[in-house]
Amino acid sequence: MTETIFSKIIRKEIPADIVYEDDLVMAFRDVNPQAPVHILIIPKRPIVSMADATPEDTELLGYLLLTVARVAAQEGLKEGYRIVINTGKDGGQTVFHLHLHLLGQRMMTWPPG
Ligand code: D5M
Repeated sequence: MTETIFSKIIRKEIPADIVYEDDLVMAFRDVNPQAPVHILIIPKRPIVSMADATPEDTELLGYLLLTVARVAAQEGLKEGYRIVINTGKDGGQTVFHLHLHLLGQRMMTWPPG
């Protein structure tokens, strides 16, 4: 696992607008928001992408999804929201530390680009 910008955010070496944090996960606002609410939820344990997740990560992956729901409720996204996990080059992943995008407070379209 190579170092990414998210490792520095976890270690608080660079600033981020953190909206939730515990021992396992961190959630902070995306620097380039694609919706009025755009938050990234990441594991503190470094996993490169969904393609690199193993059975050992099962519980943590479930916890990440539940954290998205918790943060969405905290943000008041009563009308719904979208969860996105870009995976690998063709998936549009640019930061190779697993992250879940929480997008909300606007109507989403389908299919995504
Ligand atoms: O998404 C990677 C996302 O990470 C992209 O939406 C920008 C965001 N990003 C990159 N650097 C930062 C910092 N420093 N703070 C907050 N957000 C950041 P991907 O799915 O890999 O394309």
